[in-house]
Amino acid sequence: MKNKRWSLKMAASVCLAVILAASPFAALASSGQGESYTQGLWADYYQGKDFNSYVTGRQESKIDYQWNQGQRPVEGLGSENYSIRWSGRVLAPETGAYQLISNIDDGVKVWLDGALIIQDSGPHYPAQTIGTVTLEKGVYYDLTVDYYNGELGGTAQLSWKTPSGETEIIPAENLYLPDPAEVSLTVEGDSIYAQGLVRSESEELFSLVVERLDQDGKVLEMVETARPDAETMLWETEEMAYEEGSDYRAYVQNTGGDIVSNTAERVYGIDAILNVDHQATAGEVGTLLYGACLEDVNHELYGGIWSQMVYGESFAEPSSSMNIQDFTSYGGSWNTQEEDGVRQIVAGRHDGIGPKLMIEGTQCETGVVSADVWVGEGEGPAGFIVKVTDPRIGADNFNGYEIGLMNNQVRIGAHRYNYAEGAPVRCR
Ligand SMILES: [Ca+2]
Repeated sequence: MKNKRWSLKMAASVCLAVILAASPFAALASSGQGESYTQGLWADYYQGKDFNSYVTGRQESKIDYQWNQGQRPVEGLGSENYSIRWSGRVLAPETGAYQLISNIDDGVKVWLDGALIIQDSGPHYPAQTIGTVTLEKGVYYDLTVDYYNGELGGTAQLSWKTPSGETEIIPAENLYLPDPAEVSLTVEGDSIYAQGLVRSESEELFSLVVERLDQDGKVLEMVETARPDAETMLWETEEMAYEEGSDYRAYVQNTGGDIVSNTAERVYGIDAILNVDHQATAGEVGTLLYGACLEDVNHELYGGIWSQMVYGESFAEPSSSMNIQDFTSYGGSWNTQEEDGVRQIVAGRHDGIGPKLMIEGTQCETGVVSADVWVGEGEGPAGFIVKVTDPRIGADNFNGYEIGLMNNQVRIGAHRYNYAEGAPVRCR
């Protein structure tokens, strides 16, 4: 029961993200307000379409490239099958809704403050994709652009349409450099190591530090590996033994001892951290999507969810309606009650459309069946359904014939998983 309760809460917070994501506008929060950065944009070049093998990095000013067939974007890179990651910050010149517009051959993903704004898998000749975000004047937003070119030439252009209506390549004056280095921590079996990536043209010999800490945050062990030379952009520490029960932290520092990168952490007992940003747009939600599509989030915890509505904690599960002896129900809730010595079957009043209770094992013979049927004005139809075969849950979902009353008329119709009305006959 405890687990079940917890899974409901998780589902609710995830649902919140989805509801907000359904809006075409995402207001992004930023941590960069009030700070100042250096103009530019950092580009890392990799051979392979999936950032397979690092080649080089350099400072650029904007994303506006068209490479012909046979042309190499940078020295040392092939003319085909390469990927480029641009990192930096975007400064919004005015407050309002912006369109980000990519013009790409072959594919791209664009994130602002960690939210995926554009996803274009390609491959294709130059094609535009548009994402919409709301930005605030004077705020810096983290920008990451993952681009690849497969065969032949490549195109990479990133534009915006500002709230005042100007469409242009995002200008150099609105792009700013990222942190001078980025660090990651990798655990492999019983060892751990860090990798540093310089994103600066600084020739400073940064050092990459990995610390092992106890549960109180006290440093127990430290490995420090200097960047070998000013040309090396990517370097690693030696492997350390990975000790259960310890936390690890890695960062890059400059010669003055200031941390100039993100801090990568590996916290004992936590394999992964799931961050749900309710203000970020992960993707547009189509009108045909409903909560069941989110099921995987808590399937393992809750199990057997039949349907889960977008609006949170209303977990609808299959009806547990009782089966009355000799009858089988197809939807609806059914009960029996006794009145004046007569046993009656009572249908639930709020069971949606098409609930059926079917008596099994009857023979269809010549004869008479009768029932008193009362229908209000404008209500119905009510009556008999006969010669039913293959019933299923849902309205009109059976084979058979219907003899009913509605609006003072006898209605006779045939069902073949639909309803086809015969000629109506007025009642007296
Ligand atoms: Ca191409």
